[in-house]
Amino acid sequence: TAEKGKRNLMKRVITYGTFDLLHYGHINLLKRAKAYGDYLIVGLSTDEFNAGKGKKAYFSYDQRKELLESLRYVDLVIPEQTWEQKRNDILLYQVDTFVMGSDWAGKFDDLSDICDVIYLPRTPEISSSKIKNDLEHRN
Ligand code: C2G
Repeated sequence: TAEKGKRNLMKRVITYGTFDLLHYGHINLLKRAKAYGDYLIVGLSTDEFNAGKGKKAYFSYDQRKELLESLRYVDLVIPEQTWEQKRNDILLYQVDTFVMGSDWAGKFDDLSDICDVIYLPRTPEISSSKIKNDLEHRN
């Protein structure tokens, strides 16, 4: 039936990140990423993976996961443990579109043999490190 056909067209999108101190820049990215399909997976950096990125998130993996899972744009959160897992994730979850913010432009073009690779403009002026910095220097 037409309805079944429509379901088979379900487009799946994936993105990755730390998403610490969840802010409107993250929400803006997730909202635009979701618009490329009807199912959005987020590969959420584990605390160990963050250490490898030289990042120490304020919120733990579980706390960051709970926040993301509460968002209307996010359908599934999986752990991001290595840089190399993206290809397997895309194949395993039958992802059609991979989305990242423009600070990553070009970095993941190698995945374009198995999915669409999209880089979206970052939201200016906001970042988790800016929030931390501004709070530290508040009088
Ligand atoms: N982002 C954005 N605008 C901002 C801040 C972040 O669009 N003002 C986007 C980033 O471009 C990224 C996502 O939000 O696509 C998550 O940002 P981070 O948590 O900083 O992700 P990052 O540490 O860059 O990790 O394997 C990929 C890495 O895990 C990405």
